[in-house]
Amino acid sequence: MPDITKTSLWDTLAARGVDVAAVKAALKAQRIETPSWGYGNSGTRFKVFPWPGAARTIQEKLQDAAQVHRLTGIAPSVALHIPWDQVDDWRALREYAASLGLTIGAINPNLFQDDAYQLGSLCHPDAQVRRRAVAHILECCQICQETGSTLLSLWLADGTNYAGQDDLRARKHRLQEALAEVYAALPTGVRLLVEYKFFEPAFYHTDLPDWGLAYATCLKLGPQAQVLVDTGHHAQGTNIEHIVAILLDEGRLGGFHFNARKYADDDLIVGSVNPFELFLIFNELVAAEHSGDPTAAACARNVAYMIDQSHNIEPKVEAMIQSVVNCQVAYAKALLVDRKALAERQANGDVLGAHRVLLEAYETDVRPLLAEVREEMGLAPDPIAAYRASGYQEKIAAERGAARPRGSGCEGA
Ligand code: RM4
Ligand code: MN
Ligand code: MN
Repeated sequence: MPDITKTSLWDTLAARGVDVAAVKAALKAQRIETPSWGYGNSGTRFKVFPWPGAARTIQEKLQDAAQVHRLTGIAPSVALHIPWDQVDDWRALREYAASLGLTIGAINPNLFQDDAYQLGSLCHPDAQVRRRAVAHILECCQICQETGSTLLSLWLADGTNYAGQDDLRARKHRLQEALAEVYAALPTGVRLLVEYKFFEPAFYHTDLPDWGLAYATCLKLGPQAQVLVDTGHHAQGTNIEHIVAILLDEGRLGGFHFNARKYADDDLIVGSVNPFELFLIFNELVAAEHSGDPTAAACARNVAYMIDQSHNIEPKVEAMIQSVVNCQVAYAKALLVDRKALAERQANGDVLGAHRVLLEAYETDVRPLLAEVREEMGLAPDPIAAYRASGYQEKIAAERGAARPRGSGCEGA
């Protein structure tokens, strides 16, 4: 192996036999979707601090997302949360997005903020509440069609707080029945992404707590139902890249909600807590895509890469650019893994040799490579520096002012 301390990145890549042109092409084709709710004010249940210039409307959120895309070149779609982003005319919103160079991405129904949902939505003991929740999701299917979205992304806050509060198996049946109705109504070409989370807002049990139950639920529904992995939705120490590998192998990994967490569902900047984990996740995706396994490869190519982040104290647009850049860095490093050497060392039982193949890619400084890719895309080499120099933050602060947010929680609420 070349001595990385003595050679330039380009010599190192050449010595490793990396096809630099192919790596660059893959980096240019990478896509990361940003969430509308990441551009507005949000906070903890203790306080929402107003950020000067934070987007107040869906139009302003799209303007901010367009700024992220203009600087990174790889974030052309925006996920919506309904009814936070509700408008009267969805086609007009779609056209407004297109005028900014954007498309509408995943549509996220909100099944947790109506008074009716105190005991759940699709799992609620009262059939009328379940009907209401299904009706809202069906309305979101309609929004998918009008906005041109191909993703319906479902996260349920359903669960219970006390042992004995409800019948756990009955709730499972209610969920499956409601989802079967939704699945049957999915517009052609729209995938249903089922997102799990192990706790919160319920603290005794959650109806869809983990990838296993989400996967089993999707299997019963059909091939258009796939699992969404939110990186902040696992117990401490869970091996997320293993989950990713298994779901890819089963052809049921639908998408990601990327964010970082230290303790709970913290929704911090992607890769800010554990960048090695982010690299290992991308490593599984690249491995699947380049594997000879047609199911895993096709699944990897179809994965929806989305950010699910909300910013409490940090500048919102800059935080989003940082997250996109961190996804790029992780992907670039994953593309540099010497898969032939890895396979050989694995076959030989070379435990640490195999591990070092991953380390070598992870420890490569890919910044010069990314700067070159960006310049070839007609972008500034450093999107964060370009953003800071652009005056955009000052402009929105002056134009929009600091909206007075509500006391706590998410602004759209
Ligand atoms: C949930 C979950 C969903 C997101 C909501 C706001 O914890 O991550 O994806 O839409 O929060
Ligand atoms: Mn999420
Ligand atoms: Mn979450």
